[in-house]
Amino acid sequence: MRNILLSTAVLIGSSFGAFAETIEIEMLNKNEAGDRMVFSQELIRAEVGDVIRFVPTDKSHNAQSVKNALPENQEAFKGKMNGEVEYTVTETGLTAVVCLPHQVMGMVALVVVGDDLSNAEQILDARIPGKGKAKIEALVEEARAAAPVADTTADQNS
Ligand SMILES: [Cu+2]
Repeated sequence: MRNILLSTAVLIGSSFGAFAETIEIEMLNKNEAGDRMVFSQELIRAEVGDVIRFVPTDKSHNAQSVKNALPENQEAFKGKMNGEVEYTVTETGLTAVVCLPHQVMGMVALVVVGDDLSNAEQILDARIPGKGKAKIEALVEEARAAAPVADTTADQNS
């Protein structure tokens, strides 16, 4: 009996593990390149079902989504200061992530799910102050440049 239970548990565990990934992003005062107040990864690629875990490696940071800068039907998230927070990805598209006290200094990240760039204009229109805005623009640009298929929305408003 014990063996049956054990193997069932292993099966369930591995079937989830095969599809969903946990992606860990650190909140840092300084990265290896010497950049200050940054997420350890700024262009974060994920798939539906993945969990992105923001870890407070250094103090005085948080991670949260931005109003109107995430896919439709995707639940927003807001981590506490110095708190770990998980963002469970349920929709494809782009999500802007900021550290509230340091977004003005450029502490932002862009989550790209399923290579879906269809909400790029909303991301670019979102309210992000200071250097955060410029970095989000650069990250959207980077995501567009790496997109496997041409993003037809890219040139519509230029
Ligand atoms: Cu910060």
